Amino acid sequence: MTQQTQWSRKSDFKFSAGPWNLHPGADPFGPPVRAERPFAEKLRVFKEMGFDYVQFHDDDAVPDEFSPADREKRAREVKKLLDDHGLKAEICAPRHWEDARGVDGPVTSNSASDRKWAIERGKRTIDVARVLGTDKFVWWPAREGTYVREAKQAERSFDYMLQFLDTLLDYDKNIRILGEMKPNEPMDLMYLPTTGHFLAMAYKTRDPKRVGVLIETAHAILAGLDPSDEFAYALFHQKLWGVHLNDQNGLKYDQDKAFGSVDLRRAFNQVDVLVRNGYGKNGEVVGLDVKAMRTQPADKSFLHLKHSKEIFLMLVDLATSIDRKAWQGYVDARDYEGLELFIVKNLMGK
Ligand code: GLO
Ligand code: MG
Repeated sequence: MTQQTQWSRKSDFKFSAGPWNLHPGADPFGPPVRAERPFAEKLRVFKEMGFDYVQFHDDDAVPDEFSPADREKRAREVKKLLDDHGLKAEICAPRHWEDARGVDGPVTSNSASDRKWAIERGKRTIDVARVLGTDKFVWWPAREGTYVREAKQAERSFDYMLQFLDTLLDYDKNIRILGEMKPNEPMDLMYLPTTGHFLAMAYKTRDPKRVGVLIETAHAILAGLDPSDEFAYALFHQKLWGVHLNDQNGLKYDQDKAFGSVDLRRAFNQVDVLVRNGYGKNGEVVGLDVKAMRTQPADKSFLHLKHSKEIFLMLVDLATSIDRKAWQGYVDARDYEGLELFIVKNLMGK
C-alpha cells in the first residue's frame, strides 16, 4: 500500500459508526439528558445519513443476559436487522471494561480467574462477529494498565497480552485482530499506549499477518502524536485496517468531538494520507467515534456524525483537487513558510 498505490476516490470511502455514538448524553457528572433510541431506530438514522457499516461491541449485539445457547439465535436476529436496513457489521469488540471481572484488567489482571474470563469474553466476541459477518475483532484494552505502577509487573502484563492475542488467533483462523491503542483514560497509564507499541507486539504473535491496528484520532493526540503520521506508519506496515476519526481539544479527557471541528489542518492531513494510500480500496472503512455534545437537543443529536462525514468528504475534495505541482514547488524550493500559507489558503478556500 505504501508505494505505487492508486489514490482513493470519493466513492471508495464507506462510513461506519457505533450504536454508542447515538447516546443519551450521560457523563461522569450527570445523568442522561435525552431518551435512548431503540437499536433499530439507530440503524435507520445511520442509513439515512449514508453510512454503510455498523461497529459493535459483543453486547451491543448480544447483551450479557443471553445464555450461550441463545447467543447465536440473537446474533442472527441482529444480522437480519442489519440486512433489512442495508447495513453491514464492520467490527466487533469485547466489552471488557464494564463487568466486575474487568475491574483490574481483565487481560492483565492479577487474578487468574479474571484473566480466564477475559479470554472467554474474547471468544464470545468472535462467535458474535462470525454471525454478524465480520472478520475484524477490535481490541481496545480499556483497563489494561494501572492506577499505580507498583500494582502489576509490566513485563508479565505484556506476556498476558501476547497470550490473549495468540489464544484468539488460534480460536478462529479467519479472525483478524485490530489493536486500538490509547495512552490513558480510564487508566492513568495504559500498557502498549500507542500504535507503534502494538505493532511491535503484533510481530511477536503466532500469526502477525492477522494482527493490525485501528487508529483513533483522539487517542493519538492524547499520546502527543500526530494522527496522520500514526496512520502513515500503520499504512507503511500495511496494517491500517480501521480508523476512528474524531477530534480533540488538547490533552484532556477523551472528547470524541466531530471530525475536523478543532483542527481542520490536522484533519486534512489525516484525509490526505488516506487518499494518497488508497484507503478504502481493500474494504477498509472510515469509522467515526464521535459523541454529541451533552447540550444538543434530542432531535439534533445525530448531527455530530452527519457533520463529521460531511467534513471528511469536503477534505477528500480538497485532497484530490489541491494543486500538487504548486505544493511540490514549495517543497523543492525548501520554502516551508510558503508551503504553510499555501495549505492554510487552501483550507480557507482562497
Ligand atoms: C474509547 C474507545 C472506544 C472504542 C470502542 C470500540 O476511548 O475509543 O470507544 O473505540 O470500544 O473498540
Ligand atoms: Mg474508538
